[in-house]
Amino acid sequence: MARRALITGITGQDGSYLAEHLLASGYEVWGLARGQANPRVSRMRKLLADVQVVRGDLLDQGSLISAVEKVQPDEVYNLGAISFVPMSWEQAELTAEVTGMGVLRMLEAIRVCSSRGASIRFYQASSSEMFGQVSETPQNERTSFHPRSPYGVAKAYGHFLTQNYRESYGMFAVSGILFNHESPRRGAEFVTRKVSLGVARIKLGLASELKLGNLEARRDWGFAGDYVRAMHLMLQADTPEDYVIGTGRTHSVRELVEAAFVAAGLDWEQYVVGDQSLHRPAEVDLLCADPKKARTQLGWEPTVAFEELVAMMVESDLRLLTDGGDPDQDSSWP
Ligand code: NAP
Ligand code: G4F
Repeated sequence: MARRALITGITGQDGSYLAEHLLASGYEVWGLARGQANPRVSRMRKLLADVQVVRGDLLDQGSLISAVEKVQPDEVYNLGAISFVPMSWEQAELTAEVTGMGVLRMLEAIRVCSSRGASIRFYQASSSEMFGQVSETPQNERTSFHPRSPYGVAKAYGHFLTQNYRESYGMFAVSGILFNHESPRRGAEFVTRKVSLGVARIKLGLASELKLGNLEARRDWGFAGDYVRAMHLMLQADTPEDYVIGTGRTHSVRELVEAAFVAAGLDWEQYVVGDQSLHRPAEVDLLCADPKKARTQLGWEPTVAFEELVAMMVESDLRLLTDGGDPDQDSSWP
């Protein structure tokens, strides 16, 4: 019988790549979807026709228990979250409820169903944002946390709770501490996609400038399609352990911008305008992964280099806009 996976956050970037990867690996895939008439669910149903949908919300404990009881999954991937860092200052309480307490609710749903005999492996989408003001570079599984946003704090809560349920109840519960990962399916609010869309608009004569915040921040950017393979590998391991997932290379936002404009044959300095309102109350200045543990224990390697990723996103957005697509509606799926 096919193994069964339940994914929260199925309408998001990672949910789509993970669903494709699990379907290709022979899984029966279920996605937890919220809302009465969520347009992102209709879009997901069109593009991932083989994914079955179960209704539920990370804010609603009963709905998660019902979903787990209905699907009877072998594996649960908790990708659902308020994931945009600036929004976490504007809606700090909601971020704590969804991104933090949502983890507790999902773990409880699994614990209740496991007490009736089910054996369910759990993956939590932890984040390099937990490192925040970093104490060492590169960051590994033992690096201390100093989160710099309500989002980072909520993720740290979910991370420690996952560890605690593993230790308290013997659950196979793990966290992947994932560094920034991007793709043509990335939400338009995140800097990589904002830049690739901005470049495409300028190239096609649809815009004349691109407003950005802090160009000095450095991130370890990889390709989302590579990172979902790591999530799956973590749940196939013999023992439940946490892993850092990243490329081990760091680039500034300025380097990202330069690479994206170069990919379209443009000079960034003619178009990029600084906007103070896009700077954050507290910034994470530098992230760079040490993915040695994932490489040696899981055999995981990233396959897409930074320049390749940036070019892929710019080319995809040029195609999308040339074909008359609406990035907010269509994104660059599939
Ligand atoms: P994303 O595109 O923003 O997707 C977030 C998902 O969460 C959406 O499917 C959204 O569904 C869902 N969601 C929001 N509120 C919910 C609620 N109350 N109940 C159930 N689902 C809810 O995020 P992503 O980039 O795919 O990231 C996936 C996960 O990895 C997130 O937890 C993120 O924080 C974490 N992460 C991401 C990165 C990265 O670089 N991408 C790095 C580290 C960790 P709706 O359609 O209903 O809004
Ligand atoms: O693309 P970003 O919004 O991603 P951020 O804040 O690093 O968070 C992403 O990665 C985390 C993993 O480390 C995830 F957990 C999280 O869910 C999310 O996926 O911003 C990247 C950098 C920041 O330093 C920001 O200040 O880009 C800088 N930036 C400069 N101008 C901008 C802009 N960011 C955005 N979104 N928009 C700008 O105009």
